[in-house]
Amino acid sequence: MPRMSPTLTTPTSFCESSVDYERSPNRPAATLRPQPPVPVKIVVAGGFAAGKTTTVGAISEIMPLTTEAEMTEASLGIDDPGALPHKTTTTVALDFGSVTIDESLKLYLFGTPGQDRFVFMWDDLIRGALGGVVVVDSSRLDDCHPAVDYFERAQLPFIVAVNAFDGRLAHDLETVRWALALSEHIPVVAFDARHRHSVRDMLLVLLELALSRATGALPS
Ligand SMILES: Nc1nc2c(ncn2[C@@H]2O[C@H](COP(=O)(O)OP(=O)(O)O)[C@@H](O)[C@H]2O)c(=O)[nH]1
Ligand SMILES: [Mg+2]
Repeated sequence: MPRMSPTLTTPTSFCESSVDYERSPNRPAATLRPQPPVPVKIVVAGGFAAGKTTTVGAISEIMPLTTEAEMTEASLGIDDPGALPHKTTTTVALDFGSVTIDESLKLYLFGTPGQDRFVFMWDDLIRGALGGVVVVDSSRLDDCHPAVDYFERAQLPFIVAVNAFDGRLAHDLETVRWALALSEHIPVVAFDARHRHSVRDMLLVLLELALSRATGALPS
């Protein structure tokens, strides 16, 4: 279990932190060497066009690796752009990005492809993951059932993050919880996939959940 800094609850400590490793004359040199942050793997799943690629891209401090491809006629009737008919690309393998939470913790985000036909990749994607995020478009709740079911079966701690497209939710969070039959232990939060700080706050909820599970404060 990675060691998490208590500063996680104070998002202002997020990222771009620089530790003052100035050498004290009384301290041996060995103790001054900065430790690399603990890598933590997070899986970002959800329905097609829910905002997974946007989420990873908004928060990543490296140029996110994404495998978007133009949708072709072959995907007609298979990849449903739903309320987003202008969406012309789709993630054909995965999204990848990373973000430093503080000097002790670095998140690596793996966004799943939304299409059911890539579900075979999920077993590999979740291996070693600390937790998962199910990104939800509240106007198309049904699309996220496979991700919720998958994380539940895999017993991976996860949260449901409802992407407030342009600040609007088609259903309030309690309705989303009810519709997805989520246990009360699963946090349901609203966020904006395009805004870095909103994505950060959402990820901190997941980290706190994973920490609670690991310390036994919440049932797994
Ligand atoms: N207006 C608005 N558009 C969004 C938001 N989140 C994502 N989008 C757009 O919705 C489309 C689908 O998002 P994308 O991240 O590719 O979905 P994915 O299929 O889950 O990876 C893209 O055109 C995004 O720019 C949002 O919060 N507001
Ligand atoms: Mg995508």
